[in-house]
Amino acid sequence: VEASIPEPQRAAWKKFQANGFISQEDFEREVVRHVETTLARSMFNCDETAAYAAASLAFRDRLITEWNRTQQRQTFADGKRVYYLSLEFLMGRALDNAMLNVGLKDVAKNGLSDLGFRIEDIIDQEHDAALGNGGLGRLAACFLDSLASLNYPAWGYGLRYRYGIFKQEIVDGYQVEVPDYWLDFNPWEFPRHDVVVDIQFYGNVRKYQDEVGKQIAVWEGGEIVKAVAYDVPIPGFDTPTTNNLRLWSSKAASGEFDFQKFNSGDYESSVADQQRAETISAVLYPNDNLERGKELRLKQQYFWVAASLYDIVRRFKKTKRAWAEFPEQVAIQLNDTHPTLAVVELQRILIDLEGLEWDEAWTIVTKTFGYTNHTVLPEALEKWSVPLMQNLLPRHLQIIYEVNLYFLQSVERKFPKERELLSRVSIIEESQPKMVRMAYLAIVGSHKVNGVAELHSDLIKTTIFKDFVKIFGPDKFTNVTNGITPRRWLHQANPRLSELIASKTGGIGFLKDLNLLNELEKYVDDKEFKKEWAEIKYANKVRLAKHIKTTTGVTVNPAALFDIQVKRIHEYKRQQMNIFGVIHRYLTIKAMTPEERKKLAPRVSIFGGKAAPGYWMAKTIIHLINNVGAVVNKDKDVGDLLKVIFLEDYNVSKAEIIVPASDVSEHISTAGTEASGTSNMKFVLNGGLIIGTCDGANIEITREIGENNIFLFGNLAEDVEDLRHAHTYGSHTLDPDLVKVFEEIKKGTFGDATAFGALTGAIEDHGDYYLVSDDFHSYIQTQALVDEAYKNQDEWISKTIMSVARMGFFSSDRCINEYAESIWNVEPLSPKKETAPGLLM
Ligand code: GL9
Repeated sequence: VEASIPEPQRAAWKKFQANGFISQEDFEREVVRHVETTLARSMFNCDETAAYAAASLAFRDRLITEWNRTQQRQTFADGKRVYYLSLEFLMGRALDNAMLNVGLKDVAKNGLSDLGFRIEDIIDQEHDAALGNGGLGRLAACFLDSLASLNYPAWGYGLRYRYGIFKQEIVDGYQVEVPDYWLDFNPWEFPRHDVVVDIQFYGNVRKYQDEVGKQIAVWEGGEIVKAVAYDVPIPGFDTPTTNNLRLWSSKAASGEFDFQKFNSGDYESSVADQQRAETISAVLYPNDNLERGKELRLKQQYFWVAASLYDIVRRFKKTKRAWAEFPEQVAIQLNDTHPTLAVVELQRILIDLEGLEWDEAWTIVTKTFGYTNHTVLPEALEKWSVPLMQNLLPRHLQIIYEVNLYFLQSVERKFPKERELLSRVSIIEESQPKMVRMAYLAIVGSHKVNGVAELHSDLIKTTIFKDFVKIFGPDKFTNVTNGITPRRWLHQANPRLSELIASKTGGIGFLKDLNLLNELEKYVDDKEFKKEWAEIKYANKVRLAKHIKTTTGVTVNPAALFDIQVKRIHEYKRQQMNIFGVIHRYLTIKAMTPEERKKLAPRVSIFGGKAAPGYWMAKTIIHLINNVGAVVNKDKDVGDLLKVIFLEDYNVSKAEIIVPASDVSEHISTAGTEASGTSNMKFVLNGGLIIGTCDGANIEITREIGENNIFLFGNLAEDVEDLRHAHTYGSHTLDPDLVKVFEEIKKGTFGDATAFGALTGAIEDHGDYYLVSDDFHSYIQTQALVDEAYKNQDEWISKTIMSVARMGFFSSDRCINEYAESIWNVEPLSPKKETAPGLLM
């Protein structure tokens, strides 16, 4: 349907086009207008929630104006777009980010103050958009920020979960999960009730030959669910480019409920149908690095992938180009294997709906997709049971079998004598039941596969995907080391540090070209600069100390060394090693004379992170940390020398308070298990040092900042296999210091010891898979080096300045430019060009 306004009437449109406020006066007018009309309240009835709502709506109006222009510009330019498919977008809060990215935070601050509010309190009203579990989802959010800031024509596609990651409460030391219903009031999304896609499930496939003898497949029957689009504007930093994140929400196809059933008295079942449809986008699966193969999860994946591809294909078809040009207009990145069905769905659209030949279609498909792998942990690699897929997506399973057939035939031609190879690389695992190996499907269906840090990218080539390197050649596999957006993780989270850096590097340019941080190297020995630097760190620690006091009731000394480990709780990340180290420190302090104690640097050990609800061992780790805190924090012998804190409900907005306040943070995964890690980058960028293993991006951080500025310890990835083998088949003697820690736990010092039997048992009796005992000695020694180094504050500060100065590489801007060049082949689109009138998306 042509919905474009005719030429003669366009002048009126132009005249009345919304432009968004620039001045403080206009901002205040907008806020008051939203309070009085949109919210139907008044100055006698305007609390902080209402003020937050009105300020957000004022900014939303501004964003959407630029959003419209950006979409028009991109459509008119008719170039290639990037589509980032991710089941998770861990966005955090939007208001502060929007204010900073459009450069109007000061205007808003003064305007709000004039209207009777403190901007910090208003920002604090916002509920995090927590549509992700951890690093993978936050990476997607950083990528959106960089894509917009660098003016790339790019869309994110995800699911609009009604419930994000659960809220964590700590009750008697245990994690309790509370639902995160975040949509009560969300000013940042635009429902697009006109963008609705029918999504089919179940049914069966009818095959026949048409008049010219061509095989036709028709997917019939089953059920239909509607996908409704919700758009979230993504403002770039210091550019008008405002990209789109499109999130799909599921709705029953029949509307509210089935009236026939309703009228015939079957009220319950008519409502049940509706609820079943809405369940698809109801909740984010709360697992980190674990896949459980639940049917609803597969439904989520197909629902989201099918809606997104329909949208992408619709947009392409409007250009009236030949299908062969699809990969020149569209690059789709698969964020992990979660969207891998997109490969199959595009092939299905091309052959079943658009009538292309198989080979022609498959060439288009493989040129379109890129696949990013985010983990080598075997329990995280997705596999779907064939019977499950047969039932839910019968046509897709047929296509997968066909893809596999052609793939295996090509392998056989290339390696005729290697029968074993065929079964190893088959997309179908010949197990009971048979399983579809999604990573293999993603590799076969993409033109590039990347890991997320150098070590990780090497590991996937030599371990889990080794056979595929042999089959496709090494060039298909590449590395793009992760990055973080300096806008949120420096400028927003640490405004004072950002300001100080700006004052020495010639303005805020470093936020767009992070390598400009290099300038700071000149100041590593500058007394005045170091004093300011240290003051900012101290102020950030005071802020965190206040947060700790209000949330836990524990008083901590901001002058103590803040040692922080915040991330999802997982055995491979080894929070258990950290807490065992804390217990070791506690025992050491208890055994000291008062004189010895005076020489020790006071320390606050801070933990935070969620355990997957079904991950019992992770929950036990949380329990132990809390119990240790309960004992240590009230021990008069210890006082300020050691405090142990577990921060409830770690999320993005809390990270913005926690990250700038670290002296040391811990990134201590068993070597070879953490694909990259990204909080390591955030902490260093904020003037903290890190203690870490030779794993993930820690290795590249060391290369950049220098090995004198990082505390590395532990066994190397290359030795892990042998050590594990020795645990199982040799004699396994535990580290003596660790044994003492276990004895203390078993004595009941930290509460009923039976509660922690599984934790100690995993190490003593079950092979210590994560090498806690092997690394414990080196960990304790390195922590002692940290204590020593911290005593020399002058040198410590220089180290942190030097480190920040060398962190330019870890901007997600660098990372996105690498994807654009080596995987997507897309160019930025300058916003300066005049927009063609009247063009609609
Ligand atoms: C992860 C890796 O474990 C991290 O090391 C990596 O930094 C991120 C981003 O590439 O991806 N893979 C993964 O499954 N998660 C990661 O964080 N898990 C979650 O985010 C739930």
